[in-house]
Amino acid sequence: DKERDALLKGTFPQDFIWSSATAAYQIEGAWNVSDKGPSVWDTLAHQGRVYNQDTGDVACDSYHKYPEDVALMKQMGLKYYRFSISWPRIFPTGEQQDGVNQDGVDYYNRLIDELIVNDIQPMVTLFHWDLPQVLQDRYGGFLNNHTNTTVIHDLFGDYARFLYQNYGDRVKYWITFNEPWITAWLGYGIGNFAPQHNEPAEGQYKAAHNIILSHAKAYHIYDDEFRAAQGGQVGITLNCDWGTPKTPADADAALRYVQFFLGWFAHPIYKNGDYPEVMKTTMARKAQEEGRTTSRLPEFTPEQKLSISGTGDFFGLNHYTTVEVTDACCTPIENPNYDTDKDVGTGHAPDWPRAASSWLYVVPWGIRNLLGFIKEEYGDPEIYVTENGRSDHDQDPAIMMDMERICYYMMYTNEVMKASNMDNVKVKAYTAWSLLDNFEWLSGYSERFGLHYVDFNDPTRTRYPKASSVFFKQLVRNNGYPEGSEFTKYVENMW
Ligand code: PNW
Repeated sequence: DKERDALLKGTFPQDFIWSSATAAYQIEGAWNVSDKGPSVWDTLAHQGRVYNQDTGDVACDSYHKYPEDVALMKQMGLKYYRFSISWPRIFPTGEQQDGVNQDGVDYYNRLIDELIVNDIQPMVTLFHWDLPQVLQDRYGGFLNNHTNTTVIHDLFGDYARFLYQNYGDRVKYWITFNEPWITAWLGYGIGNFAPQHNEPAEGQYKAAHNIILSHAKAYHIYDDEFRAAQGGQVGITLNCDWGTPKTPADADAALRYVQFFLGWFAHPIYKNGDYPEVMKTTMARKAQEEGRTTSRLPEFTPEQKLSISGTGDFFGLNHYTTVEVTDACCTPIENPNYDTDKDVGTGHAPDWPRAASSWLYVVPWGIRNLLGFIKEEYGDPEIYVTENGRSDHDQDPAIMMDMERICYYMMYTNEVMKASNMDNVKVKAYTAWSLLDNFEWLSGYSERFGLHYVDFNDPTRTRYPKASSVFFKQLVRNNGYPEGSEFTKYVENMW
């Protein structure tokens, strides 16, 4: 382990992309400015379901303060910015035929132009969880009629087309969905995230099915109508915790864990248009045990499989943490759900440090293993790490001198460099989550992921650079850990 965990000296490939990320609901505020429609997250927050009853009504006020955000990135030497567009800010009901909010369209034009003049490439996420509330009410959102081509796929396609039309002259990187795993499982399975649909036996499988088909639709629209003229790329961002076996006997269980997590989406999109074999056989066995005639995991038609397969020009990966997996096969379960379907137990090694977020244990080598898995499993795609980062508690006294975040970035980026330079994984980008402290979903403002501090009691929402932003700037300037540089000596001291 000593050798595996040692600091690697060297630099990333010359064209390596350093970036930072945010999401619309987490930073924009201006929740009801002009004709913006409510999203499912506006609804959830306004019901007081978030920690401390926080809401994204104002958040970082980036709707008004975006030039400051761009200046911070410029200051850090970042050449890319990953942000998301709010669907209900563009189409208040989610449907173009009901009307377009021109002020919302103009806002993203201003942001994109501001980025371009500052030599920062926009990388745009179409959907980072803020579904128009009206689409949830009218059609059940991503639960809409999951077995056929249904209205939600077409509506997402219309939305995608509108964005390509309006911004595609300047935006060359499109991410259809951010972490569909979260939307499916937390939004439509457990139901603690918006839209809070609780159906843990089947909801996540239906929602995921619809999301995959919606993604494919948006991909083909770009391919058929825009690629030739605009020359950009379309992908999806998937999240996955690495699963490491607790004992050698748990090796299959750990693989099954990763297939149910990442493979659920990556296998259809990047491999063959269908769910992983182990998911299909496991779910078929469960159906038998449960006395069902059909599996809870839906099936794609042959035409759908063809249309899904190969719909990623790059592989977007969000990764934060690792879990220790034990085999729990195969006791029949009374109330089956996605967690029990995997037939695994999960835990954490006692020496793994923990961040402020309850689920975030710091295990730097996990990202290298996961990148290697993606290379092997999905035919060596170009991988963009579209999120990675660490949270602090709001009240942490070291909130500005955030040494633990510096260590996290140092060790995780070094593992990414090992994947690139030692394992020949095609990692093209590393994106820090996040540029700013922001609205951390159900935890509100109590967990801070930012390279910059934001005082959420200050009406002007002034941004202050944390120590980690200075570290990150040096990392970007050095493009890694070059032998003999002052920066690398500084890092070696900390290691
Ligand atoms: C990602 N979990 O979400 C998101 O893409 C970001 O919007 C978010 O702020 C960031 O990670 C930090 O949480 C996650 O509960 C949200 O396991 C929740 C979980 C994981 C990722």
